[in-house]
Amino acid sequence: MERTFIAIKPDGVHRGLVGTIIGRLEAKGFNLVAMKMLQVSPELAAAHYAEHQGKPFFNGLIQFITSAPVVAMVWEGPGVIASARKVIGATDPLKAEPGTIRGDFGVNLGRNLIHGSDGPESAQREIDLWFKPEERFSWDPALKPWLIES
Ligand code: D4T
Repeated sequence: MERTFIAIKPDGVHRGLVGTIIGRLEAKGFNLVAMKMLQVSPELAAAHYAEHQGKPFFNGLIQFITSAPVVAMVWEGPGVIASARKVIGATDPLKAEPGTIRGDFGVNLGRNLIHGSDGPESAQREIDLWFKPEERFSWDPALKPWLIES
């Protein structure tokens, strides 16, 4: 079963959207298999956003993601990596469709509320970066037969 890394960024925490965001992913039918709140260190931030090193927005991004706690999670489900990106919406909230998290709750690229892995390799890299193996759980929701045809 596929897994993806999702983080509610400092703006989502400050704006009281943690429950709403988690609720959308739960309601979709995905399974929460790891979760913690943490203050991101500059080192973790730089490792997470390594692909953006050197870009004009990099320093602001690191400053922002380390400015207040984030809620880091791993979600599991069929096709969860691509599907969670759809639930999240386009990177720029002004371009994100209504009905998506960014489309419904955001107005600015630098305050886009949530991160979701963009492919299988980044999902594995990010899950390993943010969560120790013992912080991840494998469990079958009681509703599984009503979510997934066997
Ligand atoms: P994340 O990684 O946060 O889920 O966002 P995306 O995968 O949707 O988008 P991204 O990696 O291209 O950008 C990472 C992060 O940087 C912010 N950003 C991005 C920014 O502040 N200014 C910019 O010009 C861009 C491209 C927003 C998301």
